[in-house]
Amino acid sequence: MSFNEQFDQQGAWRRDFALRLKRFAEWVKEQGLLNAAMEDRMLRLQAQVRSDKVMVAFVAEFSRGKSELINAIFFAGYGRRIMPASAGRTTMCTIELGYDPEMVPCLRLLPIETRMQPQALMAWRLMPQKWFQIELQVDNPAQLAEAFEKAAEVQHVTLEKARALGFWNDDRSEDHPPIAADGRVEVPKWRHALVNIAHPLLKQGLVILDTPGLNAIGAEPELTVSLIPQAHAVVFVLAADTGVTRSDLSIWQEHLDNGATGSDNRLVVLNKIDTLWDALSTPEQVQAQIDRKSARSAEILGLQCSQVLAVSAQKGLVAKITHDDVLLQASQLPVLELALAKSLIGQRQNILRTAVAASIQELNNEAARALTMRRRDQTDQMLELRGLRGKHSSVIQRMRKRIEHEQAEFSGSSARLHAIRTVHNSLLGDVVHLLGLPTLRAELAGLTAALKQPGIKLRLKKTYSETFSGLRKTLHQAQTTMAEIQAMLDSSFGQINAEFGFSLKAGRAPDMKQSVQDLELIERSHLQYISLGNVMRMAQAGFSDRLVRALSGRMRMVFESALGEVELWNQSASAQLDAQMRERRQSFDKRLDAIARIDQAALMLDERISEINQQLIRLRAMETMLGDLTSQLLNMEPLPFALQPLPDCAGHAAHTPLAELA
Ligand SMILES: Nc1nc2c(ncn2[C@@H]2O[C@H](COP(=O)(O)OP(=O)(O)OP(=O)(O)O)[C@@H](O)[C@H]2O)c(=O)[nH]1
Ligand SMILES: [Mg+2]
Repeated sequence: MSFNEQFDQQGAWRRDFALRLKRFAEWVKEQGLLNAAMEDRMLRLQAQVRSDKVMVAFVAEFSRGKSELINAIFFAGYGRRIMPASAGRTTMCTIELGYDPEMVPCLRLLPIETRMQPQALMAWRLMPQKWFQIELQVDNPAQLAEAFEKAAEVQHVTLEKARALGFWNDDRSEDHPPIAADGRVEVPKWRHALVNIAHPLLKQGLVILDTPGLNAIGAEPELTVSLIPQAHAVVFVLAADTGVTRSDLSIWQEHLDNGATGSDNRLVVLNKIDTLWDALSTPEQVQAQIDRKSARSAEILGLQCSQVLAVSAQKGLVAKITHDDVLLQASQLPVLELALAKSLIGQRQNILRTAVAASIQELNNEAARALTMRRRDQTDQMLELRGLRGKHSSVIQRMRKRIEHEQAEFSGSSARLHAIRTVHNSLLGDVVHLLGLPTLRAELAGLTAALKQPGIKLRLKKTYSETFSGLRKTLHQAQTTMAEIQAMLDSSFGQINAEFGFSLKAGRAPDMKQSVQDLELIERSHLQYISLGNVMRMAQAGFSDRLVRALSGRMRMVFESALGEVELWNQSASAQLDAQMRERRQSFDKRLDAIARIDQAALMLDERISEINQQLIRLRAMETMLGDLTSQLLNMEPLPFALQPLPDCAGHAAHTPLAELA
């Protein structure tokens, strides 16, 4: 499997990761768990995952074959050499190859003169107008290669300018660039080159950094301070034909051996092993020599021999272009590709899984907090409602029981009330009877008869007086009975009031005194007719009749009036009782009604509680889901091959278990 294929596989892993993140983000948003700050963070995280870059930097002394390696590993598909690679100094400025879909395919070059200005490279990146831009035809390798030649452009400047540009340091004469015959110094024309092409690997976020030799590295602090330390993998290239020279070692020691780039992301390549190929030696002898060179290089650099990978970039490139598998195996390029893929992909997975993990964990925590708050809210509400329900139901039950009990008591006591009424009515009947017309008629019967008897009315006066006396007695009797009624009502009402909380009060019984007075008045006023002097007139039948009618009429009025008062008094008492009874019955109905309504409310309470229960179940499910989505992100399995150990020390490299990878 080539680097491209492996990186592609990793692309699928990354897309899966991005998909999981998208699911997580969408779900969290759907559930309303994202606040504005979290949403912002989520968007940035997604952008970071989408646009995450993984950078591989090729660092070495000039002419070790960095550019050729890049051609062989990444760009063999173009069928030709794309990055300029030739004897001597070729790459004059750092070339950064990447892909930004926002931009047209192009090569942008930053003039070297920008070095004399204070802005850092980062700042220049934000000033596109300062860059010289060449559009690229991605499907035209010749045009690409021609454009890339620009990165090799040089210019000749005065010594002063070379010094000002940082290419001339009197203390490091060994690093001095060549001087032309006219005394002018050869310096790079460009400071930095940015290539934007939709190459499959670059589209997946790979950034390739091709650097110039030592001199330029030393002169461009951005490279050593920023770019190389940022790279996820650094390929340090040695050449088999030169071995580890002093300048190779100084680059290694100054820029790669200080741990600044991390210890796991360095790959040391012993390039140009084809220069050791010798038709007169057996393959084993050749391999032994390569192994010796690798071991020696490792020793000088202070590495394990397995950390130095021997390859031939040039033969690898040729093999790929000509589809020569034997040559490709011989170039040992696939071993390097595997190691590079492992390193880069491992780095990238680490970035996604650990760097991003912190953000995801925080987002998860936020979302979980929001869920916990919701759950607490719901739980509180439910506890409250439950408490209310408990209270309600007991209160309702007690109230209903009490009302029903009262109602039962009330209706149970209706017999007693009826008895009171009966007694009342019976006594009242007595009074009504005493004051009624029949009684009066009967009372007046004797007198009427006496008056109607023809001739001289004997004993009339006595009869008259006895009649009035009888009537007074009747009135007294009525008064007495009414006093009985009053006493009975007072005591009954008192009991009822105490028992049912009524406010019954029997009115005062009518006073018969007035009637008695009226009666006396009548008696006196008619007494003169009964006198002896009126005997003759009294003897006249017509007169006696008129007197009887007048007397009985007046007396009827007195008695009727008394009876009226009694009836009013009675009505007042009965009406009071009736009214309070009715009110009480209505009150029972109302209260039971209210209880029924509260009951219904309690039903709604139950509904609400079960709603909240459902909500709580949903919240628990949401919490589980959140946990699942988060762990799907955090515990995503790394690509299996990334876990495989590096191939053993040189010697085994040639037989790298390619089959294992397939
Ligand atoms: N024989 C042989 N020559 C190689 C190999 N790789 C590169 N070269 C040659 O070495 C010379 C330098 O190669 P480059 O790729 O330009 O080297 P570089 O490290 O990029 O050098 P600068 O760009 O100058 O820093 C070129 O002529 C390449 O053809 C290889 O594996 N075998
Ligand atoms: Mg080069």
